[in-house]
Amino acid sequence: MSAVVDTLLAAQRDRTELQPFSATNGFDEDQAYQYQDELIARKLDDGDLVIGAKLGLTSKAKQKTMNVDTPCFGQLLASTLLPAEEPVVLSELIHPRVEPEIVFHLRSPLAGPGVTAHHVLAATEAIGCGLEVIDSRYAAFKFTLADVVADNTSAARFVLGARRVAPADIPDLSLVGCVIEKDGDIVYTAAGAAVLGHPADAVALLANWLGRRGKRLEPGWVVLSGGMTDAVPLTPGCAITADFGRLGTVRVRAV
Ligand code: OOG
Ligand code: MG
Repeated sequence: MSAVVDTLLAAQRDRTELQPFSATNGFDEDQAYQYQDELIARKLDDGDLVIGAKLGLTSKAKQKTMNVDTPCFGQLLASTLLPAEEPVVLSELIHPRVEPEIVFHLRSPLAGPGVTAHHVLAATEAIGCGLEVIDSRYAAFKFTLADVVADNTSAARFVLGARRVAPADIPDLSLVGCVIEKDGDIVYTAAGAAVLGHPADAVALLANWLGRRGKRLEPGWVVLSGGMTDAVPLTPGCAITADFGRLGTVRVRAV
């Protein structure tokens, strides 16, 4: 059991902010993914389940703000799926922010090498929208790539939109728009192309990366392709709505 994982789990449990490990005893990206796997294994020991995967830092907006220009991969736990209409309870989290994401619901397994956007769409049962609630365990969301990877890429909660669309019914996912509002005011706008040019390319990147590690995306999994815009801080009583046009809308509020 590593001290890094203990520290991250304690920060999450106690809702305290950490200084990034890179500020003192840093580690490299490979080691960081090992810590992430250990952290997830600890959750599974406690009865949780992996129900999907996520990409992070796939848009320029996110990369610029977080000051990390390499996409990262995380794991989605069943305990973090927030049912529609259930509020985010701020007292359970440190400093949550919300980001709009295009979501893939997989029908078939996917693993590299050689996975392309075409393969991703063929393995996808449906595409929908979602809001990811991120909550870095590091003070002020300041971290390096290795720090954020060990912290399971800031994953905290996610909400799925109700509408699901067959891939064949969306002519070009890169042109799907998103308008995100906080308490009725538009905060950001984006298109699917914000996510590495095309969200299915992002999922392909993840599938190829997993393949190199002898892993795969599983049938039935949900994959969050990465925040299209900067994340919006959740504040007491706020409501955040994201409208993705033909992919529907998704909403979350905070108490
Ligand atoms: C890292 C997680 C980023 C995304 O969609 O870009 C992420 C962070 O910003 O704290 O989930
Ligand atoms: Mg995200």
